[in-house]
Amino acid sequence: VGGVVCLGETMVMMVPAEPGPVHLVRTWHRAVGGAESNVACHLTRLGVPSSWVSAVGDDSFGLAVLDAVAGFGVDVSRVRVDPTRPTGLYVKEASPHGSPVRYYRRGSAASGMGLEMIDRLGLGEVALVHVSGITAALSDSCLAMLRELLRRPRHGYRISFDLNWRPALWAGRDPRVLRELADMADIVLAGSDEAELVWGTGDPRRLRELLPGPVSLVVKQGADGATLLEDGEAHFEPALRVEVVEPVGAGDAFAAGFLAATLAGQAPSVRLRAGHLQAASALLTAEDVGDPLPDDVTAPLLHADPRTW
Ligand code: KDG
Repeated sequence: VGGVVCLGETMVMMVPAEPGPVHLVRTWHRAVGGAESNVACHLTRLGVPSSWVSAVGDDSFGLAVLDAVAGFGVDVSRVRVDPTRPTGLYVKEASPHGSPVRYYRRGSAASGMGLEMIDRLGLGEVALVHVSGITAALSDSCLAMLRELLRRPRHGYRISFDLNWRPALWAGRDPRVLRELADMADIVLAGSDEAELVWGTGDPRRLRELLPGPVSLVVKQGADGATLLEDGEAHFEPALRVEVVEPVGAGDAFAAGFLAATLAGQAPSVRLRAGHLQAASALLTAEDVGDPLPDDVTAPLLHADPRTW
């Protein structure tokens, strides 16, 4: 299996460490989160060599982000340290039903990324580049970078694109740009709600008709499961039942499981199950990347009949 490079912003994440209204909270838990680096962390854990490319400020939060991602074994050597802009930050109020976030990232080092970053990706050496719709919303230069990356003729690698719709980033802007980007990717991951927004339907059968030929599309249908549309066929796998602690990060974990199994040449059902398994580990924690599920739990699940999960 060749390596993966994940491109996109990672920030310092602040989570209240005491109950009560956020404006009264004085004690915070400092973590780190970013959709694309989360994917890189999960992939590395799954044995797929991965690097994460982005920009951080020349500040303590930038160091914290680099340390945290590198701590998972991800290669961070190509991250740009930008002395002119700060590392982004966000505040999250963790809850099992969704977690409101407030971003402090406008003008961040990562939002300053542009076409020049493409040279840092090491495209000659990778099997897969993973990007997401978050980057499209960060700045004009970030959108230009994504467009150029997706338009370029590809030699020896594929591009996966997770829609990652983040409403707080799109206020007043047209999310249909995500459709244009998705059309140029090789593998697209979307929640059914995101698909509804971008293609006007979250129904996998209708989406199959709307999408251009070669794209592999995964539609994540929440707690029900996920459908892979590929080569004119639809494959559905039910999700695992877990006690959700906090859902943020589960999509990234799913992407990593699915992509790792895809790179390993696995069958559609195994690829979707690998996604569900990885997502389950993230649903069980308020951190973006949780502890791995023990091998004795995961190994039998990957081979079992899904109806017995
Ligand atoms: O998927 C999890 C991400 O949403 C979280 O880590 C923060 O990257 C983030 C974002 O831009 O919302």
